[in-house]
This record gives sequence, structure tokens and C-alpha cells, in this order.
Amino acid sequence: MKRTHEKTVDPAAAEALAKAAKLSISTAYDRHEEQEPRCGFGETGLCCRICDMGPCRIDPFGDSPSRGICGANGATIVARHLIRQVAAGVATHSDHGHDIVRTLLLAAKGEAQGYSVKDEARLKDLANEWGVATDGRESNDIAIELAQLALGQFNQQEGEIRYPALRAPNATLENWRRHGLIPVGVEHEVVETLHRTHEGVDADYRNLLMHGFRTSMGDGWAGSMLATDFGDVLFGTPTPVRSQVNLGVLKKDQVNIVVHGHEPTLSEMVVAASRDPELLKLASEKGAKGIVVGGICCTANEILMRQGAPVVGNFLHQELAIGTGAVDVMLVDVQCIMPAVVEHASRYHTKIISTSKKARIPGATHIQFDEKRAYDIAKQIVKEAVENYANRGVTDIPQHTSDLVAGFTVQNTFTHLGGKYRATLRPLNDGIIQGRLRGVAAVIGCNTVKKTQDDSHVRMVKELIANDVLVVQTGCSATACAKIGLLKPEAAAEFAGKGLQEICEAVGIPPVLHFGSCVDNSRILVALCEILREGGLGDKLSDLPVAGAAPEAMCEKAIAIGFYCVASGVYVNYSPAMRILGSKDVTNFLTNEVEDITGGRFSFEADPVKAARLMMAHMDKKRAALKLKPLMYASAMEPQG
Ligand code: NFS
Ligand code: SF4
Repeated sequence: MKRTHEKTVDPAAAEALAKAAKLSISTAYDRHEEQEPRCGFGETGLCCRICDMGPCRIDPFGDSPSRGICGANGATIVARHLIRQVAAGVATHSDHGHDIVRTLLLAAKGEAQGYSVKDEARLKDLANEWGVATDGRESNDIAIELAQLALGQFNQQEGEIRYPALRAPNATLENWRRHGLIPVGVEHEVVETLHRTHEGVDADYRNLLMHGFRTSMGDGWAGSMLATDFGDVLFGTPTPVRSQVNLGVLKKDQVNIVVHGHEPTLSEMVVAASRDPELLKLASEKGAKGIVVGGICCTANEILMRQGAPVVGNFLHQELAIGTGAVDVMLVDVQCIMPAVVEHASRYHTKIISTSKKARIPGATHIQFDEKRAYDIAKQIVKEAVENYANRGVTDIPQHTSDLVAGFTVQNTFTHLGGKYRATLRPLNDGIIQGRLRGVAAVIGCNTVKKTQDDSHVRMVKELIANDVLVVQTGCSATACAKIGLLKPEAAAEFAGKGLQEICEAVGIPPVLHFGSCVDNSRILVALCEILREGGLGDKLSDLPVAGAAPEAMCEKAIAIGFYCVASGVYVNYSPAMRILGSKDVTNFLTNEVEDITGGRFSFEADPVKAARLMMAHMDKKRAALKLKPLMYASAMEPQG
């Protein structure tokens, strides 16, 4: 059995796990062990369940059988299942993006209670970019036209999705066109993935994987990008904001509502409702000193960056939060919600409330969300929490919190870097060109029980910043590093290399920038385009000394993100590896051959420090190709303790 320190490096989680063990309450870590030993065919991707003549399995060591009943070989089987996972990830982010665009449309028509265009400047910028007239028009009018165009991006059947031509550098765009990597529409490519991977269709692993890359572009350069842009219009563009993270943000003497999932639509309203005088009065009548709304998973990041709401934790905290006995309601919408929360909550007074028609969990209370009555529904949910406060038993909240700054965006990082009056990325580019900074790394993604919680995120990011790499983060990875204090400006002095320290001090930013939720990885793509546009670092995205990593990845969304980053020309270390290692051909295509096509590639190094060094070696290779000055300080990659 795994010992607690092998399960997590987070002291709050360690306390909560110890308590769950004492009470014999099962957590994901226990259920992970119950699943051992794992099937080697499944783990290496060599099990095919595509048709009902199967399942078929391929011997990974090359002995018989080397093909399934239909003749599909290992590479075909692995590639087929992998791109189905890509398509699922794309569908997930895109459906989320779709719902945000739709909410803006309803809001602009006056049909979504409590929502309106919050950021008119952002709306106008987008309209100008998309060629929608703004002169003399009401913002609702503009929003309606823009939202309708955006909805068309999902089911468009011809041409190209819009953002690549609007935002990507020409050389990258031309390369995508040469290789047919731009989706005609988001949904079409997902449908085509399902068609191609049906029994007896595409058997060429390269052809399958290239379609996977094309499909993934519909996430990064459409679904997620639309979620981010239209989310900013609807809820406001984030600005840097201070808050706190970890289980200690739950309060013994207040009503605690944990919002868990992904879409900001409902959680924004719940935050607003928690400030409603009527509900605050009710809370006080019940003996509570106030109402806390904190998040788990990406909903946390959404309300953190826009409202400064505290973060309760990342993916593996969902059960642990309930285990404090202090959660009056856990409100869930879609994605990354373990059905186990219901079982866990049954041992406490916690009410699990599901809200999406797409995601019901047996045993949860369902309150159907509806944009048309959003504020009323949010109030109803907050009221349930307030009323449940009195039913609490003993609470036991691990007293650990850490401060962080979040809410960086392409727009405001510009302002920061350029000083108050000049919004420009010039200081960043100059820092890289002169060798003060080695490059930029995006460290993102989930937690997984296959690794020690947070350990890989933290060790990778420490290694990178110590060697003068500016790190940007999103999702559960940002939460992991926030928990140990890497996301506050003071972290620069303690953890960053000298060159990065100088930049952070001059500009007043932390060495690790929180860029938001997982759909906000699209902000990172836009930032890369802007860095390139600023000049001096080449002419295509793959020229930049940058790299990405998902060091504790666990879901199909993470695979889709990895794919669109590699398609965009980025080097990505992904761990634990996807289920592909059973096919040498597929592995070689993803880690090697694809670089000749997109300029990006995958690696699957599991050790986070070694992976960080691979990422930096890639940056150094790009620096050499650009003939940049030698690094000012971090000439050698020093191992960090
Ligand atoms: Ni991203 Fe965010 Fe977390 Fe992974 Fe899940 S919450 S959408 S998928 S686990 S980082
Ligand atoms: Fe077996 Fe081919 Fe059917 Fe897959 S598609 S289960 S390899 S027969």
C-alpha cells in the first residue's frame, strides 16, 4: 500500500488522507490500488474494442497475435483509440465554449437573467478582429452578430476556422495549410474522427494521427479560444488579483460552498448570490459568520481570476474537501467530477448538487441550471447551503493556505511588462534575446493517482524557474504550484534564477504566471503569437524558445491540448504517457517524425526534473538556431533540491 507521502506532497492533503484512512473512507488513491494489477494490453494501448468481433489484443513483444480479427495491427489500433481520445477532449472544451457563446447571445437578447456584456472594450476588439461593424451600434447588437458568427465556427462545413488566419503568424499558417492541419469546423473534424476510426476505415497510423492533429486544432484555435474570449466579454477580462489556496480557505464558522467543475456560467452567479444581503442575513440567523464560495478544478480558476474567490484545491482535492465535514454544498456542473463524491458525501452532511443536463450522478440532488433564471437558481442553491449549515457534525479543516496572484492575460501581461504607459511585450523579448531569460514554459494539466499529487508540477516548475525560464500555468497545475507559494511575487527572490529575478523585480510579476483555466491555454497560444509579432525571435511559432508540459496528466482534454500544442509547433513533455507505448511506430511518429511536419513533438519523460531539462535543451536548441546571445547567468542547469 502507498504511504501518505507517496500519495501527495501537499500537507493539507496528507492530513485529510490520514483522516479518511482512519475512518475507512475510500478515496481515489485506495480505488487506484484496488484496480491493480492492471491489464498490460490496455495500458499499452494494444486492446481494440472498436467492433463487436473483438475485443482483440496484440502482443506487445511482437509474438503472435500481431493483428486483430480484421487485420488491424498494433499501430492502427493504438492510433485509432488515441485520436478518439483527442476527439473527446476537443468535444469537451468545445461544448463548453459553445455554451459560453450561447449564453452571450441570450444575454445580448435580454434572455439570460443576471448576465450582460461586462467588458465592452473586449467585445469591440473582438468585433474589429472578426470584421463586425461597431460604429454607432449598441453593444448588445454587436454581441448578437458576433455570437452568431462564433456559433458558426462549431458546425461550419467548408473553409477554415477563423482564428488561425486572424492570429497565427503567416509562416505557421502557411505550414498548417500545406499539411492540411486547419479544421473546416470544430464538429466536422470530431465527426470525421469517429468515422475514420470505425471498424474497417482508416488503417494508416500516420493518416490517423495527422487527422488527430487537425481535430485538436479545433480545440486550441476554436473551442477553447472562443470559451476564453467570449467568457471575457461576458464575465469581464481578468486582471491580476490576490487570493488564497488550499483546504484552509474553508471556514469553520461560515457557510462553505464548493463549486466544482468547469463552466463559469453558474459559478459566477453563485459568487454573486453569496453576496446577496438577503442570503447573508439568513446565514447570520443560522449562526454563520458569512458565506465562502471556493472552487475545485477549473471552475476554481474561473472565479479566482475574475472574482478573486479562494481555491479549495485541485482535482485530487475533491473528496478531501468533503472530508473536512465543513462543506455544506458541493455544486458540480461538468468534467473532472468523480462520481465518488456522492459516496464520500454520504458519510458527512454535505449535499452534492448536480446542475447540468449533461452530467447527472446517482445519489446527487439535481437542480437544473437554466440561463434564463440563472440568478434565481444560484440563490436557491446558496439557500440550500445556508440551511444545511446547521446539520454539520464535527469539522476538521487542515489549516493550510497559501497566497497567490492570478489573473494574467495576454492583454494585462503586456501592460505589466511595458510599465504603466506602454503596453508591450518588448521587455520579455529583450530578456530572451539578451540571455536574461532562457525561454518560456507552459506547465499545465491535471493531477493523477498514478503519480504523487503535485510533486511533478512543483519539482518541474522549480527546476525551470531556477534556470531562468518564465513559467505560465493553467488548470490544476497552477493550483499545485500556488499551494507551495510559487505564484506570488515574493517567490522570485526565493526560487528564481538571477535573470528571471531581474525581470520579475523590474516588472512586478511572480516568476510563475497564472493564466487561468484549461480553456485559457488558448491565452498562451495568443501570447506566443504576440511574442513572435514583437520581433527578434523568428517567424514561426516553432522558432520560439518555448516548451510545454503536462506532468501529471490524466484525461482526454489533456491529450487534446498536448496535440494542439504540438500541431502549433511546440515541444511538449507529457506524463504519464498516453496509452500508446505498445506501438513503436505511433510512439516514433509522435516523438520524432512529427517534428518535420509541425516543428513540435512529444516526449514522455516521467521524471519531472529530467523532463524540465529536456524542455530547456529544446529551448537552447531554438536559441542557438536564432543565434541569440549566451545566457547571462544560468549557463549550466543546476540541479535543485
Ligand atoms: Ni484541465 Fe481543468 Fe484539472 Fe485536468 Fe480537470 S480540472 S480542464 S482536466 S484535472 S487540469
Ligand atoms: Fe478486432 Fe478489428 Fe474489431 Fe478492433 S476493429 S475489435 S481489431 S476485429
